Amino acid sequence: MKKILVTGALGQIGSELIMKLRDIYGADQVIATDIRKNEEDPVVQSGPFEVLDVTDGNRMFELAKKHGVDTIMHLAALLSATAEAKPLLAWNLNMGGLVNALEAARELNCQFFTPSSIGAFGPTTPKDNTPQDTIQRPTTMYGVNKVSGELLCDYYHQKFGVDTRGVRFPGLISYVAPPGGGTTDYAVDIYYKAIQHGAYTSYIGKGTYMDMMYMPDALNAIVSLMEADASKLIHRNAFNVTAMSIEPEDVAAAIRKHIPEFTLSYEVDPVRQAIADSWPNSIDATAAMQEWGFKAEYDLDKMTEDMLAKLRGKLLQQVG
Ligand code: AKB
Repeated sequence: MKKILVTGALGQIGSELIMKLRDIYGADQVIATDIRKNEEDPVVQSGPFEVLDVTDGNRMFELAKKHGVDTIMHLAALLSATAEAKPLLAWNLNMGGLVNALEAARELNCQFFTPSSIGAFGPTTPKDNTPQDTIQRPTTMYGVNKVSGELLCDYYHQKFGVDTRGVRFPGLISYVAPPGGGTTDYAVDIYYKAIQHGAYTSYIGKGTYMDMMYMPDALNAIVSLMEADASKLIHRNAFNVTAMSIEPEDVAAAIRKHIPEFTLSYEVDPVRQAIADSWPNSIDATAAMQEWGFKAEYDLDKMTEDMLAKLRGKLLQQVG
């Protein structure tokens, strides 16, 4: 039975991953950690929780040791737009946190997961159907962190034998916890505004394609990769995974199937647009499919139907 420590547990991925892991492995088997504690949060209420600043390597090691974990899932990180606004903080937090988590995994012989991102690619990467192994010369601090992180995870595997695994996530869409500071966040905001106002002003321009995935598929990908037979993994770290390549008009058209009067306008943010323009239009997930059976269940229409229904319920509850 796995015993897992998760960092960044109150973030967009962590909030849902913790609940899924507790369902699968048992509530006490999953130690949630985050830099802040919110007593009301289901993550805090449903099992062990510890306050942890990931830049504090000693505390991370002590917590992992105290709870006797055999797996570390390191999620705490600044996303692309925030990292671009605060590059030094991003370097210190994203790289400092990662190396502390890898060190704890090395010393305690833990299996290890951390997400990379489509942000690990740059303007010289092939833009369409981006291969698993290709040019990676990102021009953002977030991208520099992600490529360095991919290499560091490979290094810890090759040099120290740590069982490191990871995926390159596209934009993740979910209704539970909002993302913060990402470039792909428009694809989440648009659903909130469609329900609340019937209209959305996008900071990402018309015709800007990026890969996206619905959160249930992202969570299944993490669990499948961590459970996969190690002997079948050629890449280990940073598998391309995706469910759809979409632009704002595609999301609007999918929303209009449920809210016909929905309108989309644009006020492009040059910083986030430049980040998006440096990323691929679509990535190729064949290696993930072949090496550990990755499969996404949700396309844009199926995701939109579920997202609107779940979000309506959530927003109604908040009002009531
Ligand atoms: C971001 O937009 O920064 C993230 C990502 C694609 O890594 N959602």
